[in-house]
Amino acid sequence: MENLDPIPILEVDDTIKDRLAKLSDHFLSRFKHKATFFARVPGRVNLIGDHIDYSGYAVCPMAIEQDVIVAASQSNDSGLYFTNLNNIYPDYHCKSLLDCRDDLMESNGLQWYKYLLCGIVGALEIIPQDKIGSKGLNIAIWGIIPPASGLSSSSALVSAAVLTIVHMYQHEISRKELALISAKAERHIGTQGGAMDQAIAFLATAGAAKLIEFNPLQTTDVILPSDAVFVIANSMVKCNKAATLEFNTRVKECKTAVQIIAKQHFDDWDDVKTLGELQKKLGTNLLKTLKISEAALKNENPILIKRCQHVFEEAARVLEFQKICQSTKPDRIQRLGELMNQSHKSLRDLYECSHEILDKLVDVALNCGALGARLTGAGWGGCLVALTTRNNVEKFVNDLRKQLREGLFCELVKNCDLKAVVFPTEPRQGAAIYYMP
Ligand code: ADP
Ligand code: NG1
Ligand code: MG
Repeated sequence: MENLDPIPILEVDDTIKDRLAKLSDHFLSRFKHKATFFARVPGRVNLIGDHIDYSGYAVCPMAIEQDVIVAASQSNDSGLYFTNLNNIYPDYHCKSLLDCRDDLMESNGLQWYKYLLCGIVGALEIIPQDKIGSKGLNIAIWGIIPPASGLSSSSALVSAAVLTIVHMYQHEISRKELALISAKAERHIGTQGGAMDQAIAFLATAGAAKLIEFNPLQTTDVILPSDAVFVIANSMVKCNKAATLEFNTRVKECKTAVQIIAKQHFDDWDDVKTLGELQKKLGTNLLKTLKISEAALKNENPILIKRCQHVFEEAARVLEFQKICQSTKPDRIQRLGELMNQSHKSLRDLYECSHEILDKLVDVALNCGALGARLTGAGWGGCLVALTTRNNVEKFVNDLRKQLREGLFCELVKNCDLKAVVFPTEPRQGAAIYYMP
């Protein structure tokens, strides 16, 4: 087929060999036969552009090393069987693929297996029934993305389930379609997010961050300055976005703002769904759209103006970030750092999605010499991403770890391996399929 752009099937190399072997052993001991194939989906760190994807604005993430791997085979009966290498997540079983939708919708809390069910239900919606047959599935998973910490562990799980089903039934679709199907599938968990996480999971390439635009989904490489290094640090405050109201409240506030502004400008205001669509319909630039929004919202709840200000200014910062990466100016790393600092302040003060411990961590990172530091992902805890230089990265990481061990964070990190709490990261490859040799 022409230009299908399928998911790559990669050779098992030294970077993944040991983990596949360990997951393979777990699969064999649980299901008494070998896995047929493995699907790997990475987490991501968003460098700039948070809480704007669902308003239709471009973002700039990169895939990270930490990932979710699924081992899969068809089952001997019609049943669906999940097992997790980490035994804090109990096994799950359901009698057929068609019945699992009921388990997903059941109001019995946010069990881990529901993220996989989201992906399975989402994938089954697009695969013709006759391709599926009556056999069920065996799935073993191993995820090493810190959960509920803004590095997209949820989307890696959902996307890995979609990829597993699509590959199992040899349903040929492009990586963009996989991303959009996975984004839609994840909304079954309850969060009304955008498609940033799933897009970078499927479309990332090693060596470059991506500018991801939506409607239509499109990616452009962002080549980072060769002496820039991004470091992730975990505040150890977890926030499960589907278990709290905050995330969807922000989505709703943006939609409410859109309706109020659109009503004052257009007869067909009900067709305008996002701030991005509003801007397109107004035909104005980001700054002018902000001014129009402020005027339209002046008698409303002041929170709405704050949310809009964040969205339009953050959207502008993403484009500026990309422009600086393309330039050759000697101070470009400093300027990227400034944009990251502005982004964090905006998320903290205007979008109100930070956390006091995360804010303290940002201050500690800046005191250790970061050129910029900001929360990454949805926030309310989770990780920061800090910018430093290749010459300084070793000292920066060591200083930050030391500050955490000895300072305000000593209680939070006392049982942790600090190598997993503060670590440098590089742009990695997106999702792939593997077969064990
Ligand atoms: P994130 O910012 O990491 O995407 P979310 O709040 O969206 O955080 O999703 C976190 C949830 O994903 C966890 O509470 C857990 O249910 C699930 N999860 C993440 N990693 C794993 C894993 N390795 N195994 C099982 N479930 C996981
Ligand atoms: P995380 O932190 O991975 O749960 C969420 C959304 C993204 C985006 C970011 C904020 C989902 C699946 N993910 O990410 O779409 O809105 O927050 O930029 O809803
Ligand atoms: Mg998530």
